This record gives sequence, structure tokens and C-alpha cells, in this order.
Amino acid sequence: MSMGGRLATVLGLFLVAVGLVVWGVATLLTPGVPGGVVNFTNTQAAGQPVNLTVQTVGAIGFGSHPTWVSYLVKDPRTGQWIHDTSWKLPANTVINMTVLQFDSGSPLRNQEWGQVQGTVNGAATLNGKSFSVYNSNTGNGVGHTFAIPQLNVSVPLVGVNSNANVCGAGPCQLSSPHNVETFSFKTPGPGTYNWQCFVPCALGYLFGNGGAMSTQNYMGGELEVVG
Ligand SMILES: [Cu+2]
Repeated sequence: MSMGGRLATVLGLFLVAVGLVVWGVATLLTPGVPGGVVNFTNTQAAGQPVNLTVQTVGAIGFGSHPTWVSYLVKDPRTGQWIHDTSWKLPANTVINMTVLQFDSGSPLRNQEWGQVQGTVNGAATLNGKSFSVYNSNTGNGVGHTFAIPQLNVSVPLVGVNSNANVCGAGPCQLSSPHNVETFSFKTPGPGTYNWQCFVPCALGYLFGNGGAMSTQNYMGGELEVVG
């Protein structure tokens, strides 16, 4: 092979290696499954409340961690459930959340997490009934919380009866036992706000805090609030 040919081969291999490194880093930094960010900024007229529906499942059932607990979000356009916890929302807008809770629960380690905080009118509804605090030592306990620490929002998600035929793999269908919770919060000005579950719900991890609790798209995500 000529000198020029060898140089071209070396250069070509070098570029392939650089490409692989860039692709690898980009993949690591954006583990979001489809789409990256679910866009809720153009689903309704400007200034109108945004409807956002999620479900919480005891086991996601697919992907690289099928046994992990997870949130899923309903695509506002197609109605499909997608495994993506980064949502783009309009600023200074009321977000009407509906949570379909398919997971079982337990008594909370911290009773503070049983309080509804930071929502419009300080309350949430559980299967149609308004509540502002849930005693997790009663009933089926609490499975998860939906919390946005920077906005002081926190809502306990009440568990379903673990002896019932609990949905084993997401996305769960309405025919499986579930609780419906609704609440509203108002987005602030533009910025990035993290949201997460505070109940150490990652089975099999030290104190329940690893795995799904510390991985994007499972028990936490990002609100990308835009003007
Ligand atoms: Cu959780």
C-alpha cells in the first residue's frame, strides 16, 4: 500500500474511533428512550392549562431494566404511553396532572411525604375525593411521591392492594387495579426544574435508593419550562 493509502486508512480508522467515542458519550448523557423530551407546549392554546397524564408501575416490563419501578407519560398527541420523564412545559401555566397509580404501597419512612404540598389549593384528589394528607399507616400505604423540590410541590401516590392482581409490566391498562390521583401546579418562569419520587422504592438496592431512584426516566426527570 502506498504511503498516501496508509495515511488515508489510518485517518479513516481514527475518524471512526472519534465518531464512536462521541456517539458513546452522547448516548450516556441522554439515556431518554424515545424522543428525549416530551413536548407539552403546543398541545393547547397559549395560556390555557396543560393536561399531563402519567402512570406509575411496579415494573416497567421492557428495556434494559424490566423489573424496575417507573413512571410513564402519555404522549399528548398520540395517546401512547412512553418511557420518558423529561417534559417541556410552558412557563406560568397551570398543569393539570393525572396520575394512574398501578403500584402497591407501604407505610412511609417519613410521614412528611404523606402531605400534599405546593399544589393549586393545596390539595389533590384520590379516586375523586379531595385530600391534603394521607396517613400511610392506613389502607394500602403510599407507593411513590411526585415532587418538584424547587417548586415545593409534593404529592403522595397511594398504593393499590398488593394482594390484588397488580399489573406486572408497564404500560399498565385501566383493567388492572389502580388509583387515580389528580392535582394541579403552576409552572414558574423559564428554567429547568427536576422532579422525583422521594419514597425509597428501588427494590434490591441499598435502602431502596439506587437503581430506579437514581436513574433518569424511572423515578425522576426534568421539567424544561420555556417562555
Ligand atoms: Cu418511587
